[in-house]
Amino acid sequence: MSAKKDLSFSTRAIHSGYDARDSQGSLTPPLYLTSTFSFDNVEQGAARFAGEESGHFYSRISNPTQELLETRLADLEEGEAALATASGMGAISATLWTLLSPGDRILADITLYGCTFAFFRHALERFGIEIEFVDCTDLKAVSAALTRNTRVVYFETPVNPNMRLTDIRAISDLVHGYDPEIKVMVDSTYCTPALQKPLTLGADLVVHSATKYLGGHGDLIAGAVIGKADLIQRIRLEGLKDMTGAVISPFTAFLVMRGLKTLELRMQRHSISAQWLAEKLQDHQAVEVVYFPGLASNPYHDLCKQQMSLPGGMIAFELKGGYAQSVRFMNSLQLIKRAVSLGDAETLCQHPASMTHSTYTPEERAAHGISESLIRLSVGLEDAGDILADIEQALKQAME
Ligand code: 4LM
Repeated sequence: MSAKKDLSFSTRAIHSGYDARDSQGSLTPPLYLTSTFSFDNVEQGAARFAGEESGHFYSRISNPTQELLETRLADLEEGEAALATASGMGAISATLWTLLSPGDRILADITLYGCTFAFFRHALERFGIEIEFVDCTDLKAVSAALTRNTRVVYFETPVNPNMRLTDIRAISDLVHGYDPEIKVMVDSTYCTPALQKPLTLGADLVVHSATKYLGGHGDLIAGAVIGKADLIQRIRLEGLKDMTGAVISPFTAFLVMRGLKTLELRMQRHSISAQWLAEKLQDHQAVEVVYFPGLASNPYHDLCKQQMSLPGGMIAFELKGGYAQSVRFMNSLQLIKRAVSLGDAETLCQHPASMTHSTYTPEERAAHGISESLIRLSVGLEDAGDILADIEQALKQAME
């Protein structure tokens, strides 16, 4: 049975795009570990290269295992097509190299994952593309920054690392009202389509680090971009094939599909545990502030309820006393791992200023709203009581 649109999300995450009868009844889709594909004759090879005949010809462009993952991701995001890539950075860079030329301009939110910021600031600018960092939570600021050469408006929601939320529908309406050709590109890594579907809210492209919740087990690096079929095909043939070569391996695609089978289940558990822990943290005497959109006191709480089905598994917070206490807290953790990345079964804790966001200078971090003492927690799938016990003992040590 290949999944149909009227089936629910978790059913499609397991079945979409695959009919076991095409593969000798194999329950699990086959893994095509091949770099190339043979042709019946020269004419057929030429027709495939020319795009006149469908079919695979080289795994840097497409492969049946990659294709099944892409079909499934497009279905889950409610987009026409998807391109799976070697990493989240591969998806972001392949897309932007395809869309932008010297003299074009991109508006990006003031706070971005560190390597995305580095790509914009250090790579795109070097090749003659104008960047303006603008607070995407402020529609007036976005409106004022739009110009005739703007090609892309780019933001994460929730933002890595400080959990600001941007209103996807409001910004898409605003940008497309100014110029329907401008691409609104949303990094939805923190949510996955289990919690948020930017394309249904008016965005043109959604990107993911599939390394995180989509894969879900901390055992792979992958990415994806989803959108209109003609645009995804351009990104495949330009950004992926000729400009980055950031192709996902079929084996990694296979593992991401294994992760997708439990995506909705995992996202629910991550969210429920994170909500409970955020409330406990908020009430703790050692904690100065908790950034989590599931908290009623959070400024993005209403927007979270509007565009996300659950608040997700990421929490950021600051301790009373600041940097020294933050470091003591992180160094005192025992069960929780000190590690970058997120969305794994294991709870991970890291210090953005010295790790994921060390690509910003201290001055840039100050200007872009990334506090030096911020702590980031990716709430895992362990028992929430065990996670809390580790946090409480580490908070006690941090305050001694
Ligand atoms: C991290 N993040 O935060 P690859 N978009 C977002 C991300 O958080 C990341 C990427 C793209 C972290 C990695 C060390 C919102 C990565 C880039 O790492 O290239 O799959 O994704 O801890």
